[in-house]
Amino acid sequence: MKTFKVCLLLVNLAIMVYSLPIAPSIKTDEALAETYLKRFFNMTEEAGPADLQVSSQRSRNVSETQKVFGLKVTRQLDAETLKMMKKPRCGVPDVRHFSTFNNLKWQTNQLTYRIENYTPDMSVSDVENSIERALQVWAKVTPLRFTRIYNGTADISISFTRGDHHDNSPFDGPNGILAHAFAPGPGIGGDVHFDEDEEFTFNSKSGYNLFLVAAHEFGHSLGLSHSSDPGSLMYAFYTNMNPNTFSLPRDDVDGIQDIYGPNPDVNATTDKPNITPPSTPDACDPTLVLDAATTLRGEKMFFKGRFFWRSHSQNSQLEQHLIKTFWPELPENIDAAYESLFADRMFVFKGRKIWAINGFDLVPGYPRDLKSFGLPGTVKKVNAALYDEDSNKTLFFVGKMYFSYDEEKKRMDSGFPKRVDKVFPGMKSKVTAAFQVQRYSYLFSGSSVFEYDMVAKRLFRNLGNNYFLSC
Ligand SMILES: [Ca+2]
Ligand SMILES: [Ca+2]
Ligand SMILES: [Ca+2]
Ligand SMILES: [Zn+2]
Ligand SMILES: [Zn+2]
Repeated sequence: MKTFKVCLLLVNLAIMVYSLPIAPSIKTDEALAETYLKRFFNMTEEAGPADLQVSSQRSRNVSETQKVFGLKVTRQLDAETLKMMKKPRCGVPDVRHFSTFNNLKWQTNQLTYRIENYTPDMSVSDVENSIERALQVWAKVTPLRFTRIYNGTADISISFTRGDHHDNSPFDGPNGILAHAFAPGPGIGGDVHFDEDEEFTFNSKSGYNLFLVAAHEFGHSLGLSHSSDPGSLMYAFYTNMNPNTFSLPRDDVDGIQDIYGPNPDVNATTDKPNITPPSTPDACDPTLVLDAATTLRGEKMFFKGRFFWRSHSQNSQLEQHLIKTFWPELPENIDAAYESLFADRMFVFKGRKIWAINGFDLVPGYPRDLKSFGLPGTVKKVNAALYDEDSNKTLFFVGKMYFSYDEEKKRMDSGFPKRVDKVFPGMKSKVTAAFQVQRYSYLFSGSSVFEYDMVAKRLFRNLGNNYFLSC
């Protein structure tokens, strides 16, 4: 009897030990997803007796989540969806419930705000400066004007608080939810709460920039809900960017002007044209000129400005993301990129610098200089890079010439640079992006795409941008 018990205990122990590395993380992910869907998508448990109903309700919520995230809609709780669920974000739900957020607006353009308390993270003047600038982001493009008051009840009451603060939306400790705000209305309407468990900053790369978080929250205070445009301020997720060069994106300007109209004090004809809001590149734009194209572990990647698109196969839907969301260390407006299947690395070029990426991670020791690849000092930048799967060589396009790099020997081939049109007949203009798909080489020049067979040195087809960027 005793022996039996010990055996049983050992078996139990063995199962526990064996399952430890897998089971807890599944459980945590499931629990995370449950909490997330409830909190941000008002997922209800009322679905009824059948398990099927619960799971179809849930997969609807998962696909809703994926739509809002700008991810491919798989209806499954996949690794990418879970990764997004772990990102720092705003606490306002992504799906509007009942009428709480429907078309609410202030009935006056003269609004008051009051800073109820301060965070110990920053100086008083830095907090005030951040709040004031965040409100001006919206005042600049609308008739709305904000006046600070020091006593009494303001339209927009601003406070730092933590944990449960008695508005049915408790904060969650460090990271996760950074802040939340209430839609226009009396009382708590328009108010903004910041999670004091975050480290708020004024002008540093660590922590969360108070100006950026506040500008987003004030968007809610004025009646905006979340946008699925990954370039917009009203995107639910926090992206660190330079607050000094911040300019309200087009999507947000359109959204707020839909509610309140444009700023009557701005004269469109005399005011500087440099206030044009930055817009998110459109895959359907036939004039689009890509910065770079590459494959990455079976996917195609297309870079433009602050963004990239990824696509899994010819027909699948494109995903668009900010470069910084996936690779915070990478620069924007890159020159070139390629994937070395030999090294299982993606290399990204800007100016004289090269970054190497392994999946989501920057390879230690990078960025390096162009000369680490053996490119001469006279080359100031690479216009495009193309990895050839058959030869394990990478071509670097510089003006009308190209260099050839041997991935196996890790050195430049001799006898280069050569003229591009020697291998790619008819290619007279500058190559702006390049990659290989199923052994065909695609050279982008401006908004045109040329399909080549490198071995036969033959041009097959002259294609438009939307051959890859379906929309
Ligand atoms: Ca209020
Ligand atoms: Ca938090
Ligand atoms: Ca804090
Ligand atoms: Zn928000
Ligand atoms: Zn609150």
